[in-house]
Amino acid sequence: MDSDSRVVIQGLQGQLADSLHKDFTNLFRKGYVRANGAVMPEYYQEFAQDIKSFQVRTDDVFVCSFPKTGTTWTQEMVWCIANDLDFEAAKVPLQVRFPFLDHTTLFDYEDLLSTRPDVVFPPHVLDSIGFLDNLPSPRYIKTHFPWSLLPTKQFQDEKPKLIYVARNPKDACVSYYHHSRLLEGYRGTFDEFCELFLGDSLCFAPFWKHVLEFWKRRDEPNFLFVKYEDMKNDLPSVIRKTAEFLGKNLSDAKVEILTEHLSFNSMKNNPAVNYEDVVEINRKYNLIDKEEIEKGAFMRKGSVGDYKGQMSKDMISRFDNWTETNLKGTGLSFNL
Ligand code: PPS
Repeated sequence: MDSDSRVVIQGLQGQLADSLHKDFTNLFRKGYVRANGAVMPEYYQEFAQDIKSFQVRTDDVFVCSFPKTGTTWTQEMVWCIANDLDFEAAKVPLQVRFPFLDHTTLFDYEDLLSTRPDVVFPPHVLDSIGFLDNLPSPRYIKTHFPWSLLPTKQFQDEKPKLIYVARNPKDACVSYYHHSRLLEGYRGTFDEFCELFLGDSLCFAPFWKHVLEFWKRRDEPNFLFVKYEDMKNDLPSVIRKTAEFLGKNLSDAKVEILTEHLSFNSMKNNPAVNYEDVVEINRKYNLIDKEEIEKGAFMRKGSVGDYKGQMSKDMISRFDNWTETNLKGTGLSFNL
């Protein structure tokens, strides 16, 4: 096996691993491992080679990201541009139009279903890899896998379009915390969650390695790197840049229409993209604490700087030092 295809699995040890196992295992996640250095659920191991040998096509379009950095927003932007703003077709749930490659590897559905045969999951959840294998081209694919777990050999051969979206880690951490309570049964405190984030011990971490592996490839012709903060600051510019990358010509009027479609309020109220259906499955089958479901929403705040009301001064300065150390000399910044 060449080094590009190898996935080395190791156990997770230490205090942070204990905290992860204590507060972050549940009905569908039994434990965690490190895969090529990245934290992944134990269950992922069964699929590691299937992902590495995933059949990539030249006309695939991937949206890649660390969790909670604007993936859904970017997916909807990319899909709408690529499909000439076909808002009728965009009523199909995003998870079907733009499936999540990793989905099946993240949750131990087999185990869950053996004890809860009443629970019904859609096919793109139960077998995300097979679902994507059977989709006609062009395919739109979401992934949070870090570079080293992706089918990089096929990326080299097929040169699909790869769009990476990044977000400042303080807001990403706050968003990931709320997501984890709402959708993944996290039981720890926010401070404990910050420790896991800073200690590169959350699923898909290490954070900076994730971002920088894509950042360093940003100038390759089939790569586009976008930032959540730029989308907030000037969405029309990011739409134009993405359209150019996808080889699409958008009139000013269409850019304006798409900007409105992608506004936070519009997406929050759009059942095709707001993940209410996923939250509903958890509610219906009692998979997540009802209280968490009542107070949470996938489309939560959608803002830049939300961390200011949530993180202590000390935690903010630890995140800032961590960011400074990791971004030194890379040319990447978040200016927050
Ligand atoms: S996931 O589950 O990892 O795919 O989540 P992801 O889509 O990457 O991130 C979710 C956060 O993105 C926010 N979001 C938006 N912000 C601004 N405008 C629009 N249109 C938009 N759509 C999604 C969403 O609210 C989550 O951020 P927080 O900070 O939690 O609100």
